[in-house]
Amino acid sequence: MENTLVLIKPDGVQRGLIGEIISRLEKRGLKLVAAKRVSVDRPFAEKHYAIHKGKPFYDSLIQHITSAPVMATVWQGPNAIAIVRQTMGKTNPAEAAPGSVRHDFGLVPERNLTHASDSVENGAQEIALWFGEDEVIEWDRSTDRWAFFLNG
Ligand code: 3AN
Repeated sequence: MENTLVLIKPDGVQRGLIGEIISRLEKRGLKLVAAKRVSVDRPFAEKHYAIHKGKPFYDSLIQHITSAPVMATVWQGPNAIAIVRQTMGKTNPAEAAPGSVRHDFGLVPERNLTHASDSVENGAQEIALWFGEDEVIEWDRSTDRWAFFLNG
C-alpha cells in the first residue's frame, strides 16, 4: 500500500475544481486519509519546491502556490503514486492524455492544477512536510476489500 500527497493548487481551487478532482480519485478507488486547506507562505513553498530551485519556472511556481489557498490531500492505495500521476496526466496539459485531469481542465504547465508525489520516498517526505502525524488518519473503509486486493 502506498501513500501519496496530492495538492490542488490555487488555480484548481479558484476554478472550483476541488470536488471534481477529489471525486475522480475517490471513484478510481483510492482512499482519502488526510485533507486540509492551507495558505502557503514563501518559506514553506521554498521547502516544498526545493528540488526545482534554479529551474526557469521556479519563481513562477513559488509565486503561484503562495497566491491563494491550496487544498492538500493524502491518498492511499496499491500503486497510489503511479495511479494518481496517471489520473492527473502529464505535466504539460497539451501532452496529457484525454480523460486526465490536466487534459480535461488545463492548458499550460504553469496552471496544471495539481501536484502529486513522484515516488514513495518523496511522497513520505512531502506528507511529513504538509501534515502532522495526527492529521493522517488510517481508517477501515467498508469497500476496501472490493477496491483493493487484500486477502488473496
Ligand atoms: P509534475 O507536477 O507533473 O510532477 P514537475 O514536478 O516536474 O511536474 O514540476 C513541478 C511543477 O512545475 C509542475 N506541476 C508545473 O506547475 C511546473 N512546471 C514543470 N515543468 C514546467 C515547464 N516546463 N514550464 C513551466 N512550468 C513547469
